[in-house]
This record gives sequence, C-alpha cells and structure tokens, in this order.
Amino acid sequence: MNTNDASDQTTNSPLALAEKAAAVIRERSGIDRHDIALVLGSGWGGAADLIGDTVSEIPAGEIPGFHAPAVAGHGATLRSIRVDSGKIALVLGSRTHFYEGKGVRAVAHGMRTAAACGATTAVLTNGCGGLREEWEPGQPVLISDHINLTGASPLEGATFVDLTDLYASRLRDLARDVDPSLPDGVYVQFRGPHYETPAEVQMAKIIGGDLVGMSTTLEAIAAREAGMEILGISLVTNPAAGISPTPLSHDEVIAAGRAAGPRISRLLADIIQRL
Ligand code: 8IG
Repeated sequence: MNTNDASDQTTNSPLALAEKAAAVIRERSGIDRHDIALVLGSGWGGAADLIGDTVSEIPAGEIPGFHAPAVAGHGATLRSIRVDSGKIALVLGSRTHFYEGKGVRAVAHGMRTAAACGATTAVLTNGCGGLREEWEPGQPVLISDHINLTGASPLEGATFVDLTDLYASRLRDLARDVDPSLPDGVYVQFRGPHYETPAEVQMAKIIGGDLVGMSTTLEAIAAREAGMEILGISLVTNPAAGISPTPLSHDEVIAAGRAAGPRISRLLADIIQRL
C-alpha cells in the first residue's frame, strides 16, 4: 500500500494523527488558532513563564500521539500562552528524542500538531555541546544550518523538500535585534544517547559543525515540510568531548543549564515578543 495515498490520510497517517491531536488541543484550550510552536530544550524551561499569560495547560499523555518524556521531569504538558504581542504560542513541553527509539513519526509529531493548530513559526531550542573554545557554558547560539548525522528523515515517501535557509535568516536577524552579540553556528545532530568520542567531535568540526546535540534537526525538517518558518537557538552547556580536557558529566550539563536559565529565558521571551 502506498502510505502517501491521499485516502490514507484519514486513517493511519502522521497528518491524521496530528489533526486528531490538534482537535483535542482546540477543544480543551478553547483556542481556535495558535501562531507559534515553541520547544523548550535543556536549560530553556524558564522561558515559558516570561512569555505571557498561560491560557491552557494539557498533560501530554492526554493528547493523541504524545508520550511522557524518557528523561524524568515534572509532568510534560502542552501549554497555550497568550504572548504580550497578542500571538498565541503552543509550548511543547515534551520533546521526543530520536534516541528513544520510538521512531521518526513520534519525533515529528509535535511539529505536525503545532502546524495543524495553525502555527506558522517554529522556535526550536536545545542544550548542546560547543566546538568553539571561546564559547563558555551558558552561551546561547543561533542555529544557522544543520548537519543531520542520524541517517533518518521524518519525511516519508518521495517527499523532496528543499532545506535552503531552513533556519530563517529573517528570524536570526530579528533575534539579533534583541541581542546583537548572538553568534551563529552549524548544529550537528548525532543519534545519541551517548555523547560523542573526541574523534567524532573532531569530525563534526572538520565537516563544518560548531555545535553537537541529539535533537532539533528532524523537528526542523518536519516543520519545514509543514510550511513553518524556523528559528533555532542552542544553549552551549558544555564543551564537546575532547574540546576541554575534562570528561562530560550529565550533572554538570544540567547545572550549566540551570545557571544560564534566567538569562537565556529572558532573551528568548524578548525574541518571542517580536515574532
Ligand atoms: I546538553 O556534548 C548536551 N547535549 N551530542 N553532545 C551531544 N549532545 C549534547 C551534548 C554534547 N551536550
């Protein structure tokens, strides 16, 4: 059976599941149309409270296609926030990582659902390792492009989507209106969940990378397919393996994210006001 067959979209397709999820969000939130999809990665969680007033918050497990997160945290939710600018943001508090092994459909579901809710802008944030020695833990970086080393795509069938200017230069310019010192970087996604070897980090550098992480690229591709304009922002929480002489520790990564939290959350909230 051809899974791209139009008739299949009413039964078992990723788009049908996203439509179902969007219907539940519309019904439970009372909001007909969202404008901005926001994924808050490691270190960025504090931004939600600074963006505007929360209109609705729904546990992820109560929305079709969403899973509880693999890394335990307090309840993942989908939260609708009225931004002071008047736009409505859908904050996706439960990112599914590719390394969880639930498949690319689960990874892309958040973006597809946000698009089905009406969102035309996707803001993707993450915590990652840095390849440039001048970047201290706590450094926010605008993603200018990516290299997807997962070997996977969220697209199915002969879906030849162009990825030029995937991380919109227009939105990066707008972010730099808020903070002109924000650097750009190319984000390299590895499958994880292990961190890279120093040799792999050197490879990432040689092929043009500035940041290494385990998320974002597949979501960005799905968001592009869905027609959204994308802003990607990384928080460098650690020098990538071998860039600094000390081994990586997940606890230190969490601590760096926490320390930078208030500053980068303020930055992100200010950027979102302008979208
Ligand atoms: I936070 O150094 C965080 N996430 N792949 N490498 C990869 N992912 C990360 C890293 C890192 N730090």
